[in-house]
Amino acid sequence: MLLTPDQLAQYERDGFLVFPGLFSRQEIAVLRREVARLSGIESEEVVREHTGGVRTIFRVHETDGATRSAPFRALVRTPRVLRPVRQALGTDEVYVYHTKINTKPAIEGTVWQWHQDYGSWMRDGCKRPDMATFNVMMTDTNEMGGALYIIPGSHKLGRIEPFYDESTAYKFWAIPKARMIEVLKSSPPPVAVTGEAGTCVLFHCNVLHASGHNLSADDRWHIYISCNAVANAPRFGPTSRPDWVVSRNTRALPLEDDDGVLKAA
Ligand SMILES: O=C(O)CCC(=O)C(=O)O
Repeated sequence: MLLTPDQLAQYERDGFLVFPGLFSRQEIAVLRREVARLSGIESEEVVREHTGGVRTIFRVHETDGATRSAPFRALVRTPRVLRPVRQALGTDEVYVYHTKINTKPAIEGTVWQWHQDYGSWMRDGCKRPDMATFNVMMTDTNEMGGALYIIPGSHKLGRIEPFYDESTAYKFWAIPKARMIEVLKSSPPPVAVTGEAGTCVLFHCNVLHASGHNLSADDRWHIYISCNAVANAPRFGPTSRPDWVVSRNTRALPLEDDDGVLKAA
């Protein structure tokens, strides 16, 4: 899949693009079986909610490590994912910065506070915001189930100084409350990205996004494939975050089969 000039202009303007039904029911069924399997693994790549349910499963795209998965490895290399990411980053030399499956379990899946991904990635040593994330929904997603909200055009605000939010099970850099209220009052209304399983969203690393508690009866399973330009890879040292959140494999990702997920089943 290649983005049209209109889609590229929309990405530039809004900081995100939605692709309804990009992956088929059969492909999603393969990925869902993998999420169920990976959820049973106990390792540092699997972060749990304070209540015990799985919040996030990191590093599912490699061939080694506790959370390796052949279908997810294939997913990140499909032209449907990789081509638009390359276009958004303006280079074919792109690698996976990290993958994470946010499972947001029914009733107990909690908030992701307003943030810009680059607020964390700049601190990892990525010099430029040449980064983007491709989200694949593996369950139908509605607002009550904790949909992702995005503020259109907010990537143009540049980087907003974050604070280290320790209130959720996965600690990260979020936008301070007072600044976030100012932004919300002066921006277009946030868009709730809802859709059927197989729907995808590509978003810029400086776009403001968040999601709420899952109050529904169904888990909300999303994978976030975050990508970086090879030329923007950070230097690694003793204080670098672990490989499962800041990948040490910075080799450019090759395009593989578009039906790779089904073949890896
Ligand atoms: O899963 C979600 O709802 C939000 C995830 C998110 O914002 C992120 O991974 O940056």
